Amino acid sequence: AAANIGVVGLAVMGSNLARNLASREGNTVAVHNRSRSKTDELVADHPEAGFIPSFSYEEFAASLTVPRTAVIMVKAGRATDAVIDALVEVFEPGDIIVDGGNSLFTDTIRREKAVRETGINFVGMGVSGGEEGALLGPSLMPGGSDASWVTLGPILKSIAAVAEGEPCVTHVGHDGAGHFVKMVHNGIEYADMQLIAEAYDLIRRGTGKTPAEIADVFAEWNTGELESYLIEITAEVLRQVDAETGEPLVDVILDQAGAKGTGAWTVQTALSLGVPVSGIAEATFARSLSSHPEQRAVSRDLPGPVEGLNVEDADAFIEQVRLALYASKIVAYSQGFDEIRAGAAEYGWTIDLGAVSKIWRGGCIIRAQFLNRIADAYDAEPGLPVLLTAPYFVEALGRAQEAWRAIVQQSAAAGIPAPAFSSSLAYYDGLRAERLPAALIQGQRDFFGAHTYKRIDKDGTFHTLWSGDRTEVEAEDTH
Ligand code: NBP
Repeated sequence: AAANIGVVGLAVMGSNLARNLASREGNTVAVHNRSRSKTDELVADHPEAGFIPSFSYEEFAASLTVPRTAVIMVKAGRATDAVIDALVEVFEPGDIIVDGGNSLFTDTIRREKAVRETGINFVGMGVSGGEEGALLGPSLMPGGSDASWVTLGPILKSIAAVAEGEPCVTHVGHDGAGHFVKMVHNGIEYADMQLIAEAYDLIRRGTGKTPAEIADVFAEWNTGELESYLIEITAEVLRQVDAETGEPLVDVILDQAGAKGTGAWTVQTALSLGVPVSGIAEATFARSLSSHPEQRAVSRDLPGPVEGLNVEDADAFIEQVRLALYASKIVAYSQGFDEIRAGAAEYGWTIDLGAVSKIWRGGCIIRAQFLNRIADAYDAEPGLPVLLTAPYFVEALGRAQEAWRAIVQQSAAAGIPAPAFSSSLAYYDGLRAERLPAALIQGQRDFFGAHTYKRIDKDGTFHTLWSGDRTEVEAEDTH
């Protein structure tokens, strides 16, 4: 046995992670894949890595020093269960199995419990940054026990991205906490991408600028408070010209957005936790709407406004869009962190929200300057109930809100869908409202279902005898 760490699953993510591990001083990496060809190929292509290949799980286990540590990078779901079962057969108590795939956190909770009973440690770890991140430095979100973190921490710190001198990895919390946080990361990514897409669409329709000209706008935005990987790559995509037609690539790409399901998980989980992640939900639904060509075809002639956007000052309009984007982005992140806070409370995790924002500053898809402001907010007030009420964001929203309203107004009047911009604004105004029409909902619920209500002026739970004489009686609290 000579390897201190192993990787199972050598498709694009696993092979890049294995190469990243092998490039760090002191690591010898054992590699295994279900079908032999991927292992052979990786070992042949990268002699410099000094991989120790194996072609059975027994051989794989024998090639690792004790306590054995192995990272699984296979397709989430049944494939992951199959590999875990195989490793449990050949590993011993004290060894560590890490699942680096995009597993659903409830699967991770279940697996951690089952594996723990064998005495083997199981760590569900979110890995973000795609293939390039896996190779050069991802953002890593490990869950699992404190004991496994002692062994894993130094290895993970050595391969993670570095942001402002700090490795983008922290022990997020126990069992499924890492995969939960990775799930929300992806949900925020959906919202961020949708907001950028809405901004592009409005600028294009409002100013008539070409995609290449809009690329310059995004490149300019990337030098300010919106600086982020997603803004940067947006400029690159918009600048790209299709070799075949000579058209902007964005104009020849079919306008139906795909999804692998992590956005939907974030929304489903938020619904069951009762957390309003409306920006993430709208972004997820916007992808679904785009991907129903049959419905879009029959809806094309639905009545719409006669006038399109009427923009007199293109630069001023673009600045309004930028501010609307920034404000909506603050909402999306605030909602995402709210989901993490609620998830931690529900599942009994202790999650340092400031530390989470810091490990997202490098390596991952949503890396951005802005995450420093989130870290500052939680450093100043770890128990902050609503992120967007931190002083920095209050100032930013104060600067942006007028433009944000103007953009939502204009897009609605011109019949241009801006679901993430407008739902974020509605959320913001919902939070701000002194009174919400939820009072009327309570009245309706009491009317048809005797669900009772509370009063603003005295304690207790009440019910109006709607089908009787409509007097109010004190009731038992039945929600
Ligand atoms: P894939 O998700 O395409 O999975 C392919 C790998 O799974 C191959 O090694 C394949 O082995 C193995 N596998 C399957 Br499928 N069924 C198996 C089974 N029953 N037993 C053993 N191995 C099995 O690979 P990927 O795109 O590299 O992603 C790996 C993980 O990382 C996924 O969970 C993914 O969601 C996650 N992730 C991906 C990204 C990204 O940007 N792509 C980013 C972050 C996380 P074979 O070669 O024998 O078929």
